[in-house]
Amino acid sequence: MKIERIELRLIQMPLLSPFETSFGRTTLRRIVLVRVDVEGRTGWGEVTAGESPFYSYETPETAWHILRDFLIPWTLKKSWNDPSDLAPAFRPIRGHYMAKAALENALWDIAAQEKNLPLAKLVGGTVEEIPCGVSIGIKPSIPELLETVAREVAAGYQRIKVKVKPGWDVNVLDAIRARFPRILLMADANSAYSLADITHLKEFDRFNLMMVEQPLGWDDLLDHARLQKQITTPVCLDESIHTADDARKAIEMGACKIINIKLGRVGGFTGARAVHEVCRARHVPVWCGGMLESGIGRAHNIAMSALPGFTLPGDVSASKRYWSEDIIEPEVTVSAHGTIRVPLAAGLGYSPKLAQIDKLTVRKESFE
Ligand code: OSB
Ligand code: MG
Repeated sequence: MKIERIELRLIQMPLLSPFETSFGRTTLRRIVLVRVDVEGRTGWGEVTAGESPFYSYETPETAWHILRDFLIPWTLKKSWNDPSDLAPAFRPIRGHYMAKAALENALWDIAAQEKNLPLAKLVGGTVEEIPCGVSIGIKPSIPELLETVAREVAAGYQRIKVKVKPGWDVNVLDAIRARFPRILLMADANSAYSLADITHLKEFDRFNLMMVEQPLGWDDLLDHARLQKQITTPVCLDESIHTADDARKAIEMGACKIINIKLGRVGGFTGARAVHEVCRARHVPVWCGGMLESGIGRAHNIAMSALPGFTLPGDVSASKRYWSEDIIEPEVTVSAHGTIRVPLAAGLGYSPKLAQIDKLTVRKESFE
């Protein structure tokens, strides 16, 4: 494919309610969108970086810089046969996976349109609907959290994940289990603990959690392996896994029993498929993580979740949990039994709403 034009846009979208994790609170999303035009077709990708460098070092501004000054000029210089050729070409740039993913994923959208296939099919998806969970942030009080859990369980979501941190963990899990003894429940610490907290972390074992996500350092494997030996709750890694090699090493070391795959964190569909393969070969279940995406990133997440190794409910949920109005149509909806139907139309399967995107755009730049 010969790329004619690439456009970067920074959009701002207020969340319907603030989302708080152990590393901070988000109220307004600042999202970089990548639009690619090839022979009359348009593909879209989303940079999933947070506003501040707390989940990872990437932000919308670092991604804009890496895209504008490196990835886009490199991409425009050549003609590409397949979107999977981008990842090896981008390898000299260390890290910056979310910047790479946004551009690569836009090309996957175009490739799916060219081949007249749903994106999920093109990347190897095999299922018709995906199981959905929700990620619930830290709330001002336990009663408010319990009300939120009750609402999401009533909506049909198959699994509840709650964010934890020191001071908002065992007390919170106790209260949830008292009211909801049987729901599928897990906790995500976003690196809020260290091995010094081992006695405290062992208390998590009494809540029958599906897993505890990224309890220790954001770049650690070894301490997670030490922790996993001493607790019965499966450890799931999120922040620590960027490549198929990271996944292989983590599994070989016993650092985790489950992996959360985020398209942005692993550099796009090529990286995600490689991590998925490593996990599948070793019978390690994976699920799709979320980064409070707009409809565009959400649509990519749905396509990835159709791969056969995604056997656990992911953090992919309905547009209306985040936005008063999403930037795609139709919006992402979830059935009463907590599933999303994988779209059958060619490409993303959702149409970007150009007027709405224009309204939210605060900066744009194009490259030919
Ligand atoms: O660790 O999974 C995470 C949101 C922002 C940054 C990191 C994480 C999250 C979530 C939200 O848990 C998932 C979502 O609803 O998109
Ligand atoms: Mg996480």
